[in-house]
Amino acid sequence: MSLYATVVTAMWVMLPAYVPNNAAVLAGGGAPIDGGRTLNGKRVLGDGKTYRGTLFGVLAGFAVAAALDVLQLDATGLLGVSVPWFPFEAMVALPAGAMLGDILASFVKRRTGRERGASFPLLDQLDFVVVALALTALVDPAWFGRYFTLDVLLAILVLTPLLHLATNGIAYQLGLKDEPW
Ligand code: CTP
Ligand code: K
Ligand code: MG
Repeated sequence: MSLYATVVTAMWVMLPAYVPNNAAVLAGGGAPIDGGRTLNGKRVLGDGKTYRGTLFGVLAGFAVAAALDVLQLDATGLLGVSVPWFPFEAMVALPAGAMLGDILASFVKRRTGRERGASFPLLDQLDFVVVALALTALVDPAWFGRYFTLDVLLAILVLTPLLHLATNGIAYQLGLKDEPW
C-alpha cells in the first residue's frame, strides 16, 4: 500500500473511535459512573466519567460508522482508496472500546494520585486506541486482520496522538474543555 492509502485507511477506520471522546466532552455532566465511590481514599474514576458522556460518545461513534458506510462507495471512488466498510460488530466495538479505554485510563490516573483533568502523557493519547483495537479484534478478527495491517497500525500509533492533541487543543480554545489534553 502507498503511504497515502495507508494514511487514508487508518483515518477512515479509526473515525468511529476518534469521535466518542469529543462527543463525550459535549455531553458531559450528570451522574458519574463511579457514583462518587472511592478506593483507598481516591475516587474510583472521578466526576469526568459520566453515564451521559459515555452513552452519547458510543452513540456518536456508532452514527459516524453508519454514515461512513453510506459514503463508502463514493469515497472509494473519490479518494482512490478502497476504504473499509464497517460491519455491525465494528460499529459498536470501535466506539465502545474507545470509551472503555478512556475509563480504564481514568482508573489508572486515580490510582496513581492524579486528580481529575491531570495529564498523563501517552496514556491520554493512546488509551482509547488500544482498547478500541483490542475489542474490535476480539469481536471480528477476520475484518480486523483485513484492514488493520501492520502499516495501518503504525500509522494509527503515530497519527492518533497528534490528532488527539490537535482536537483537544481546539476544544480547549473554544472553551468546551477545561484542559488542552
Ligand atoms: N466525559 C464524560 N464521560 C466520559 C468521558 C468524558 O462525561 N466517559 C466528559 C466529562 O465532562 C469530562 C470531559 O468529557 O470532564 C473530558 O473528558 P476527559 O478529558 O476524558 O476527562 P477529565 O475530566 O479530564 O477526567 P480524567 O482525569 O478522569 O480523564
Ligand atoms: K481522557
Ligand atoms: Mg482530561
